[in-house]
Amino acid sequence: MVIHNAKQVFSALLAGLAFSICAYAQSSVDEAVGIARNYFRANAANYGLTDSDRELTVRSARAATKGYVIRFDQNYRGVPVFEGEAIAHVANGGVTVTNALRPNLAVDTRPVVTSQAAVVTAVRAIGARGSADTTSALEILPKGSRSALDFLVWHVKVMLENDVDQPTKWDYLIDAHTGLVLWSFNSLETAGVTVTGKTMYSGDVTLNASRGGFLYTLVDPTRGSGNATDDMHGRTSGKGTVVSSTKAVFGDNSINNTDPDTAGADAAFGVSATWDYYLNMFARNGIDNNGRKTYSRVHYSRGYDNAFWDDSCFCMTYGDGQIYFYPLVAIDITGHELSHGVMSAEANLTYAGEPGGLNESNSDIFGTMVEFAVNNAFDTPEWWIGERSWRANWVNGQYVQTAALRYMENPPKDGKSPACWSSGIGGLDVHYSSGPNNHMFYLLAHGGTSVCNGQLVTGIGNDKSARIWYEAISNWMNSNTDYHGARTACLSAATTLYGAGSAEYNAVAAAYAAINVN
Ligand SMILES: [Ca+2]
Ligand SMILES: [Ca+2]
Ligand SMILES: [Zn+2]
Repeated sequence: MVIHNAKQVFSALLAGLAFSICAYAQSSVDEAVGIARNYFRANAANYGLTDSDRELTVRSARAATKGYVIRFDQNYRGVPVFEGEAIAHVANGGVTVTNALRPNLAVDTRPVVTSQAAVVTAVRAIGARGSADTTSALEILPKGSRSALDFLVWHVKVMLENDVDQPTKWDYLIDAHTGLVLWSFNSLETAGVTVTGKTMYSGDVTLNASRGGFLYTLVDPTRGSGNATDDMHGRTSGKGTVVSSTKAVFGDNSINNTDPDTAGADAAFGVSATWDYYLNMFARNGIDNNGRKTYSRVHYSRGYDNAFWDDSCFCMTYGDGQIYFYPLVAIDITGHELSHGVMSAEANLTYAGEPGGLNESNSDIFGTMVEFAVNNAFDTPEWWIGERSWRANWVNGQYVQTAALRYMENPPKDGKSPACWSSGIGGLDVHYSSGPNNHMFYLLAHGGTSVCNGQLVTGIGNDKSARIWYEAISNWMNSNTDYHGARTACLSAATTLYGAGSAEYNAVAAAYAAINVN
């Protein structure tokens, strides 16, 4: 009881104290606002104002470390002035101003064009196909860095968040006298976030994405300053629309496209994994080693049974598959396609003949290395290509891995690819003439017996093998390198990295000998 009373008294004291501080502070803020207003009244002409009490409204006023800070917004005959503002710092009865007021405005504030007409102009200019949320208000666009003259404008804001448009937020400043667009800017503010990707082939994964307003988008601000994943909706041209969701979850883990975002989640995961593999292994900054932004296009065309990299758009494209494949967004396929971009930036092996086969092999090598690096529980690493997307492995929705597109440990298993080099191999399709180099790399990394000439190779592991191959394509091969040139390049690479006559050097020689390249 005694304690209770004491508490009550103490609380009352505190409350009284708090009240007196507040009252004191409030009156001082008001006083500071009054000082600032007096200042502007006395100096209106210096700021190009005619009636500062009417032309300046207080946006905020607060006590600061030293004195008070009052923010004023400017209007002209009651119309807000775009970016017209001033900050008054009041201390010890004096005023200093951070001035962004727009002086000596002169413009007719009666609009000729209607607000509705201005909105129509803005929406048309953006080219929005779906519905748009819009607001419109009269403002003064003052003479200065944004404009050569003072204009009365409709400031139209357009927010697009629908199924067919790229989510975006535009500001349009439209002359309220003539209806002309004076200036526009995209003002979507996005923040980096992580979301859950419920992928087809790799289970639930964490993805770096963006958030603008209530919308999450598969735009990764942490890699390539915004690598994006776009949904083509079955079309074959353009960029489609960025994969977006109102929830921080993308996809439903189904291979049947019941949720179109699922393929996007796989593609985004594959790009981030490949990007990180090159960074972690070789300190490579993205596909071109210069951090250039790339993007993925999923749901390309209808029943398209392939995926491809295109240097001209610097982007990847994935079909939904039909005969051989489900959507071709498995991680080794993404690693394969992106590695074509890496190849273009390095040796740039011509996509024909033996160099073309080596180019394809480079993509199979690094697609597989990415798969090993990720070591996903659903897509366990092996030396096969495209197995998770391979239709024959999905029986009644259950995954049973029996086949794939290509097999590095046994290339002839696909019925088309040789395991050993022979003259004339350059006449094969590049996806088959890749076979011997794929087999070479498998033997170099994993070790084993050549399936074509029986030679035994002691493996040196994935990482050393990948470093040698990467060094070879980066610094020793050129666009016309053939199989024998590749052997020479890899031996040079092994010498550079591990020394002449090192175990790694000898392993490279043995691995090439195991495919009849000596
Ligand atoms: Ca696998
Ligand atoms: Ca694989
Ligand atoms: Zn390829």
